[in-house]
Amino acid sequence: MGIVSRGFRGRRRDVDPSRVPPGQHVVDDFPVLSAGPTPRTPLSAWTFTVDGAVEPSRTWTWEELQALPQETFTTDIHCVTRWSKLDTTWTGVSVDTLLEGVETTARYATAWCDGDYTTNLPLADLTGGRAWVAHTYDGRPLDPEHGGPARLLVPHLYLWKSAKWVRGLTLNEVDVPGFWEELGYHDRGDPWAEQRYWSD
Ligand SMILES: Nc1nc2c(c(=O)[nH]1)N[C@H]1C(S)=C(S)[C@@H](COP(=O)(O)O)O[C@H]1N2
Ligand SMILES: [Mo]
Repeated sequence: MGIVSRGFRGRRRDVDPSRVPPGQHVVDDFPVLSAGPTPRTPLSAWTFTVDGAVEPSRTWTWEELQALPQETFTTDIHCVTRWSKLDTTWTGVSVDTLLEGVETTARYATAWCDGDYTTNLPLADLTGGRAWVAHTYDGRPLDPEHGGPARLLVPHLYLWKSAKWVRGLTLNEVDVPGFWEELGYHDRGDPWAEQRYWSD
């Protein structure tokens, strides 16, 4: 028996409360949160680029990305609007793979996307096997609404850091606030520390 009462969660199975960050509740569905319309870039025009404080920049086509080592992993995701989803399974390319051999003095990155969305992260949060460019969810191509053809997935931070329709990472020496970070969301967004807003 968990310490969260059955009434609060209705009929869903018991979850281990130690897996749920403070102020979050577990959902079974997969809500869609997008600040704008869903872009539809054909795979033939899709590329992924690492640029900024890296010489030369590198770009992969869709086929080249698929040819890189792929990882399938199961993880929990946490949205700042207070839902968490446990045991989600994804396939994608580790950001470590994309940054292999890159020498840079940059300590930050901005993820950019089709559409105008950006989000900033310390490089340290994108490396060490904790961030992926994911194209498959639950064994199927990622739905456009959830960021297909590919999204960044950084599950140890609030989900606004997991840029949907991601097309590249720009490496920066200085920290440049992204879309939500400029509008008041926390610069880093650690759900376990409840880093929701600037004041947190
Ligand atoms: N490009 C882009 N990425 C985005 C967003 C967005 O509006 N545009 N919303 C962010 C926010 S606030 C959240 S909570 C998650 C939602 O992902 P989901 O729609 O797959 O649940 O995507 C994040 N990535
Ligand atoms: Mo969000």
